[in-house]
Amino acid sequence: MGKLPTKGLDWHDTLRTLLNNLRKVPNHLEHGIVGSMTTFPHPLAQLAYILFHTFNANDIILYREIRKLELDAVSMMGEILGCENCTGMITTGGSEANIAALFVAREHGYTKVYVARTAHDSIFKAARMLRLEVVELKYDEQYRIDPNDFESKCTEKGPGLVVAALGTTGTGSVDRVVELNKIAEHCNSVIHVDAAFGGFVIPFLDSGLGEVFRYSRVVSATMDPHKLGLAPIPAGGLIVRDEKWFKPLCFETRYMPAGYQLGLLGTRSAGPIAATWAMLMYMGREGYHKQALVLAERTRFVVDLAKDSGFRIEGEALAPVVCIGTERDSEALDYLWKKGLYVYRCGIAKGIR
Ligand code: 0PR
Repeated sequence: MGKLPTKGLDWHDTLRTLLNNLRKVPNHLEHGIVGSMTTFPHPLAQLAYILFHTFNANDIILYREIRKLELDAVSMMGEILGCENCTGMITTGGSEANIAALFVAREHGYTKVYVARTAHDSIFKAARMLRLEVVELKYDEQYRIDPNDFESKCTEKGPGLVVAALGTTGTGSVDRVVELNKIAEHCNSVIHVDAAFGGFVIPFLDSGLGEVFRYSRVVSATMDPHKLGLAPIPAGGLIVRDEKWFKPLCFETRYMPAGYQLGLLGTRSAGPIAATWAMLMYMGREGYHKQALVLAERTRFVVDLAKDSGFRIEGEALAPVVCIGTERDSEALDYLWKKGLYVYRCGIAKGIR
């Protein structure tokens, strides 16, 4: 139990104690954290973070330069996803972005969420918090939403928000937004794309699956710099089609100079904004393209190795997540963790990833 010292420690002792803790923490550089979606952040991003983290990005009058950086970053991320005039905000991560996206949709009148179990748990968390009606969709053997099921359910139940994933957490599968878009047009629905993980990869591979804002019914997307964007935690992104869609996230805050704040939080650190902006500028299209090719190659390597060793792969592994199917997932997890190889359960399928 922590006990507040009566007389504070000196710097030295405080740091020594902290470093003792740090030594016990597995880290991305020395240990086999292979199942985690966060990365070791780029040193430039860490520097940008340190320089800016003391400022409150939610004071958009005092720190209007920071809001400009944020809008630049959001616009660049929108461009990656095929959007020309997108707006939005940097969040603390994918969960906050997903919760905000479902809230925005609700404020625009979409109170039903069409979603498959393949979606990230934060979508279900959001639906529960916002008391939205969840309509569960079937998924195919590749763990992608079954468009026919969406069609029949939205024809019967009416308009809603369908949540598609550009890289599911469990199997790295990619929902086919092109097909969902056609159906969404018919039944007056809109689409939120959870590209938290795949957003910095799929658009850079020549798969034609990444530029999701080219489809008319896509209104928002989650895309996380603290995953494959190489920014430090906590950095997520919510990209929305236009100002009008974003409006519900401007909350009246009477004491602030602007009279409002953006998003679910109050005070927001500018660190993640600066780090995200810096990474986008530094990496550029070419940098992320190169990273995507390396990741695709490594993914292929793991897939082939697992298959050659007699395992089946669950799902598509299009985003760099490889779910190796096994009924003995708990045993495998236990064994590998003991060896210092930190894998996770696939969740949606029996296996480890
Ligand atoms: N959407 C998708 C598709 C995700 O995969 C995740 C997180 C989120 C949203 C939520 O993002 P935040 O965690 O930023 O709120 N996916 C990882 C997962 O659940 C998160 C993770 C990260 C897990 C590091 C373990 C870990 O060590 O697998």
